[in-house]
Amino acid sequence: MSVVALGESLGLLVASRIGRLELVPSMDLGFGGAESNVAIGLARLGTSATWMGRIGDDALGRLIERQMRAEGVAVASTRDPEAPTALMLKERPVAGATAVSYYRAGCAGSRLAPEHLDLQRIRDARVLHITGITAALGDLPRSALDAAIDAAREAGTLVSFDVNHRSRLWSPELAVPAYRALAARANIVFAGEDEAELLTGERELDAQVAAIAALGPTQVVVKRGSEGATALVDGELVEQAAFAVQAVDTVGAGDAFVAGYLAELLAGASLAERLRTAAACGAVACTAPGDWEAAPDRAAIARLLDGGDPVQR
Ligand code: ADP
Ligand code: KDG
Repeated sequence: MSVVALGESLGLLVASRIGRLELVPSMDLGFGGAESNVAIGLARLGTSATWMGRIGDDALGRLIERQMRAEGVAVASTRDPEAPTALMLKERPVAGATAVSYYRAGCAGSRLAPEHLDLQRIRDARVLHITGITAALGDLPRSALDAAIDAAREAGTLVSFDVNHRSRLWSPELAVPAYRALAARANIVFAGEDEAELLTGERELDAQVAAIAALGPTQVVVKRGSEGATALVDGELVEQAAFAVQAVDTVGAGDAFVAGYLAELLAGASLAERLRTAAACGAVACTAPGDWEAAPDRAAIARLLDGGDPVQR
């Protein structure tokens, strides 16, 4: 009953205060990565999760492995002796906004190749989770994705694909055909509203989910921020409202949402339950800073659903 999340994790430096990055006196060190965020989200919900990726033989790589293990995620990464772990900087130019810069070209994650994958783990898993970020990193990671999907499909492992378009990594002209090819080989596709439009060229939500489903996946979920989510699963269209929270940092909400959805899928829950837990996870993830730090455990979800006293004693 496990999920393998495959993709690059990278060091993350966050500006300690609002303002121009060149004037910020200090940065806080952590790490991010959409796929490892999902793995951590799953582990917090009690679902067995493995993170697979490539890191450098350096302090950032060790930080990532340590933190992931501390969160109860199994680590199936390989170390690249010749390339560093990638890094991203997060600045806060004005209150409530963040801007990210990547330092990942040529780094270990971009050198992920098919031979670095533990294909048996993928075959043994219930779900392989991937994102479009890996496809953006280059031909080699893209071929690793293909090999991982081949192994999953042969073994009956479900393929979960979150588009996660990163416009700083590649152009829509290159990205869209790659996303459509990945979506066509996935069982479950997650997309944001903009991404659904990018992928399909459709303006209306109903047309977007139908067009994505027409590519092949039986489960299509569009994440719509504070508007909630819309899913088309086996022909059934379901809306899920967002839970009202005081959002302080929405980065990582989508990954927590995916973790909630997949955890409930593996638990055999209905579509309505999957979406409800997913939306609860996305909402809680917004309530504190960090790409994965605020992903909820079951108790945090229960507190949100109870709408209980925000003061806990
Ligand atoms: P992504 O991070 O992939 O862009 P979204 O921002 O759409 O994804 O967030 C994923 C999910 O998290 C949403 O579908 C929603 O259920 C929940 N969510 C996101 N932002 C909020 C918010 N401000 N308030 C409540 N729930 C939210
Ligand atoms: O979804 C959050 C991720 O975007 C973040 O943790 C880092 O993977 C990342 C990226 O490429 O932006």
